[in-house]
Amino acid sequence: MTFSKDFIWGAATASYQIEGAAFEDGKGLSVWDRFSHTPGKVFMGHTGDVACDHYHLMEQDLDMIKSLGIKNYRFSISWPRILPEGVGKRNEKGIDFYNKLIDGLLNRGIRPMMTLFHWDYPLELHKRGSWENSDSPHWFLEFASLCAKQFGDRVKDFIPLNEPACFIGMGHASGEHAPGLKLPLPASIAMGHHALKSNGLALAMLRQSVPGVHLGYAPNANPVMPFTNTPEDIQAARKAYFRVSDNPASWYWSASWWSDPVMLGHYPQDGLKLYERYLPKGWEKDMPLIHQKLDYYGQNIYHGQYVKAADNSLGYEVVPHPRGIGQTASGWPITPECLYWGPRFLYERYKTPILITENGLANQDTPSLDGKVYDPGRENYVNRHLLALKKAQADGTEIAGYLYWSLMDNFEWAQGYAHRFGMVYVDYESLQRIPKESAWWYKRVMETNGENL
Ligand code: IFM
Repeated sequence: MTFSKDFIWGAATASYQIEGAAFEDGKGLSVWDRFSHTPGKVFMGHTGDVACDHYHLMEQDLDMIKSLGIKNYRFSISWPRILPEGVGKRNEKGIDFYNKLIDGLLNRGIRPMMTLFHWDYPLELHKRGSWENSDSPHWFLEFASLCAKQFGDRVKDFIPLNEPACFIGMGHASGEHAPGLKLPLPASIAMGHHALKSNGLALAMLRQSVPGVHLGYAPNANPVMPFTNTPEDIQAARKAYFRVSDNPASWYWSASWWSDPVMLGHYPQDGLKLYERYLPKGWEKDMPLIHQKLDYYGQNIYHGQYVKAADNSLGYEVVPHPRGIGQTASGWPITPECLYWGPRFLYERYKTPILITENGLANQDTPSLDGKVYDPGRENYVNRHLLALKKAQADGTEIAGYLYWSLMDNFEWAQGYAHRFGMVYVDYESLQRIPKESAWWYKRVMETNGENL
């Protein structure tokens, strides 16, 4: 068995990580513009001011995407680039930029897949209380409606939110990401609910106003994998994967908290027991809106954790990774089976085709003397993860597609430019792009629909 005929092969990026032009052509500021300029927040004081300068090098990037055989390109919209204050007055130059990008993709036979929000929240709305404000879902709807109106005649794939666990949790609870807040539990839980409501409003509007639309979601949570294939360990892993964390400092790393409401129409029971009292008043009446039908259910998956069944109150225990396990440059363990068990458990629970909206590895890539960039580690990582995904498909999990993160090296948030996730090397001084050897290998994988794996 192989991947389906209409398998979505491609690569992904996000606006603040690649665009640059942070202060140009009428763009408003985002929380990341301010955070990255706050001393001590980002590795070596790096900022996204220029990033890959994709804003100016877009045409050349489009040619590159085409030459790499990428047929599906997931990118995000910088909200303050098209609505500088988040709502109200629109910025035509920002809208033009995305129109050119979309037309450039379509002219080259590449399907645009639009993420509406990948973390660069308008600073002006942040000052008005951001996701904590009960008006925030309506601000998001205004932004989403503008995207539907301006781009929905040509873009048919929309993913309103990327990784709410990160932009709510890391942005507003642990403070590692912009806007760098460490808010108490009631505030961050309420924010999460408003983010889910925003997602629901946007999905409902897009379904109604964009003919032929395909809708998705891109949350993240590291899969939990069974240490052995016994039914007991498999059940233990399933249970651990969907358990809501009772640690108030890390509640947001819970797969089911962010997905059950969207996919099943309710918060997970164990989560409600712990956190219901912090949800905003009247939250129950938002649930039918939050619950929306998706055409593919996305997950960003990079690595997982093994557990085995145990005779304790949880019913499982964590199995430490083997000594010497391979790690990426960002220190993440390499666990290819996460693309088997993650999709399998998610499909069982949500019964919607799984789209891997991100998967990839950070490496310390450098050009060799011959000018090429050899990254066999990336090839090996992707190969092994795709084999696991293929096995999941063979065992009955419906897989819609796979998008490599990332098309090109870029600004890796609080790690600045320290980690290179791209299949294309970017020299941040000259802005030269060099497709790495993995990009040519991946081209062959896509051409053969994974037959050569
Ligand atoms: O770079 C990020 C991306 O923005 C969101 N998902 C994880 C990637 C790697 O950390």
